[in-house]
Amino acid sequence: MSALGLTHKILKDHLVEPAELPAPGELIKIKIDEAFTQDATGTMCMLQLEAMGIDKVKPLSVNFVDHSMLQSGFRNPDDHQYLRTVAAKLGIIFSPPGTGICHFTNMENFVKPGMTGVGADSHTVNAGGAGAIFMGAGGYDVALAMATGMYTMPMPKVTRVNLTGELAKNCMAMDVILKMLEIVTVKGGKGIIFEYAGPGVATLSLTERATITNMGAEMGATTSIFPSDERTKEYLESRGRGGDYTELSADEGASYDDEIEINLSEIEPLIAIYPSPGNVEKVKDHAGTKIHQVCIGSCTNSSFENIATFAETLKGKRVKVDTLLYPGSRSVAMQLADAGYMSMMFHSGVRIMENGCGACIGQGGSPPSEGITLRTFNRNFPKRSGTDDAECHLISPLVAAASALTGEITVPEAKDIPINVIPPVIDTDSFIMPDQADKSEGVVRGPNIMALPDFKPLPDVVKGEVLLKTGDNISTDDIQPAGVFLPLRSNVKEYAMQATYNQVDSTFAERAVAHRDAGGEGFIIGAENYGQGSSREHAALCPRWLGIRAVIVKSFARIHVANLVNFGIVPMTFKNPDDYDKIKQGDTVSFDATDLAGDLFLEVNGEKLPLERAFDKDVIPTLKLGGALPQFKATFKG
Ligand code: MIC
Ligand code: SF4
Repeated sequence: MSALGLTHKILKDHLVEPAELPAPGELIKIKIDEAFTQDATGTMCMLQLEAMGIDKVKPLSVNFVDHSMLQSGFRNPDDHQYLRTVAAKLGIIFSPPGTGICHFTNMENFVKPGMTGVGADSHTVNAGGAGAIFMGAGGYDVALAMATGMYTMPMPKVTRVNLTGELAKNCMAMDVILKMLEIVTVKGGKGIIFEYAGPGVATLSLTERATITNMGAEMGATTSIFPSDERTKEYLESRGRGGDYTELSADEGASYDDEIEINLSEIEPLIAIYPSPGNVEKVKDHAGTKIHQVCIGSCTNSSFENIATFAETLKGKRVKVDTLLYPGSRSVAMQLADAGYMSMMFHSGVRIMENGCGACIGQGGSPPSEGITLRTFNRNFPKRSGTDDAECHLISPLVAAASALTGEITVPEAKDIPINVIPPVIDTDSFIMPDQADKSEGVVRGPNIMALPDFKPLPDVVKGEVLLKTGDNISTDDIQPAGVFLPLRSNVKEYAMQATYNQVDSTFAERAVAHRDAGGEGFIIGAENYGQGSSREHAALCPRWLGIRAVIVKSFARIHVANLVNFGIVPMTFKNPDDYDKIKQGDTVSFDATDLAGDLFLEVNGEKLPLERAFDKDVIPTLKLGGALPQFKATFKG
C-alpha cells in the first residue's frame, strides 16, 4: 500500500463513499465522530433537527453556550433554555453559559486524535491541534451530521507545512499562523487541508498547535491538522485523559498536493492590521502607535500558558489602557486562579470578563470611537468590535502584554518568562450529560424561539432585480452582523429586517421585502471571496427570507456556498469575471433554472452572460425544492 499522509489516513478510515479517496474536488461522504453547535448557530440547528423528526442524535453531540451571554432581556435566556431542554430530549451534552468557549472547551474535554467532527462554527478547525479532522459547517449540515452521523464534502487538497527551527523567545504560535496568513492570504486556503509536519512540530505544545489550526479558518481552509505525538499525550494526560491518546503521523514518503516551508527561527513578532486578518506586518513597523484597549483570550489564545505568560509579563505593574481578559474556559480560569495569576492580573488592573466569546463577537467590550484595540483574537473585520470607526489589530499574548504596559504597540523583549505551572483543574461537572438531564419539563420554547420559515420551490425562470452589488471579500459579518443582533438568532424575521446588510446599505432589507412582496426574485452580485469569515448560516437564511434567490459572484468562500444551497439560494460564478462590470445595482436580470445541470446564463440588458455552477450537481434537487430541509423531508428514510 502506498504511503499516506495523516489527513488521508483519517479520511480513509472514515470514508463511507466512494470506496477509495477520489481526486480533490469530488464529493466524499465520511463518518463523523462528533458534531457540536454553539448558542448563536445552535438554536436554528436544533429547530432544523427537530423539523427532521429526529429523536436521538447519532454521534457524540454537544450544545455549547458561549457567544451570546449578555442576557439583557429575555432573548438570550430563552435561547439557552431551549438549547438545554432540546439537548436533554435529543441526547446531546449541554455546556451551560460560563463553562467555556466551544472550541477551547471541546479540546479540553472531547477531542481525541484521529477523530472527525463538524461544528456549527468556522473555528471548529481548532481541534486539528490534537490530530483530529474537524470542520466548520452551517447549522443545517451540523444538524444533518447529528441525525445521520455522516458529512458530505468535497475531497480537499492537502498541503504539507514543513516546520523547522524554533520560535524566538518573543514569538508565539500566533506569529506562526500570522506568517501562514501572510503566505497563503485570506482566500488561499480554500479547498485545502494544511497538514503540519517536520522537526519544528515537537517544539509546539498542543494548545500552541491549536492556535495555529484555529486561524486556519482565516485562510478559508477546509481545516488544518498536526500529528499526535508526545506533546499531545502530555496534554491529554494532564487532563486525566491519557487513555484517549493514540500516536498518529504521516507515513514516510507520503505525497502531497503542495508544500510550504516555514523556519520558525526566522519568524518575528507579527500583527494583522485592521481590517483583515490577512494584512500581516511586522510589529516593529508599528511600534509606538497609541492604543486604547487590549483584549486577551478568546478561542484562539486562551491556554493557561498564554494567559500565565501575559500575567507574568505584567508582574503586578499597572496596565496603561483598558485591558480585558476572556478566559477560554472555567477550567482555565480556575487553574489561573489557583496558580495566583488571577490575583496578579487584578493587581495590574486587568478586567476579568466571562469565560466566553464576549468582545470577540461584539458582545460588550467595545473600544471607544476612533479607538485602536489590540486583540489576541482571530478576526478584525470592520465593525465587528461594535464600534464602527474603531480599528482592531490582531497580535500574540506577548505583544498584548508589552503593549498594555506602555499604552502603545510594543515589541516584546526576547527573554525567558518562567511561569508557575500547576495541574489543570478538571471541570467536567459543568456539563449536563444527557443521562443526568431533567427531561420532565419537555422542550421549553420561550417567546424568542420562532418557528422555521417555510420556503417555496425554485421557479423555472428566476427573474428580478439586482438588489445589491458588492466588492471583494464581503464577510458574513457584512452580510449578517452579529454583535448586538445576536439575541435575534432564533427570530429570522426580526434578524433579517434589522440586520441583513444594514452596515453596507441601510435600505437593503426594506427594498428587498418590497421587491419580494411584489413577486420579484432578488439577486446579489458580488466579487472575489464572497461570504468569507464564518459558518453563519443566517447570512444565507436571512437573505432568503428577504427574497434573495441567486447570488452571482467572481468567487465564494467554502462554507457560505453550502449555506446558500441549504436555504435554496442558487450560488453561481461568472465564467468571465469581467462580466461583473456589465451589471449595475437596480438592473432587472433573469436566468433559466429549468436545467441547472446544463449551461447557465444571466440575461441582463439584452445580453446573455455565461455562468458557472458554484454548487455540485448532486444538490440540484435541493435547490429545486427550495432548500435542504424540504429535500431531507422528501428523501430521508430513518
Ligand atoms: C464568529 O466568530 O463570527 C462566530 C460567531 O463564531 C461564527 C459563527 C456564528 O456566526 O455564529 C463563526 O465563526 O462561524
Ligand atoms: Fe467565539 Fe470569537 Fe472564537 Fe467565534 S472566533 S468562537 S466569536 S471567541
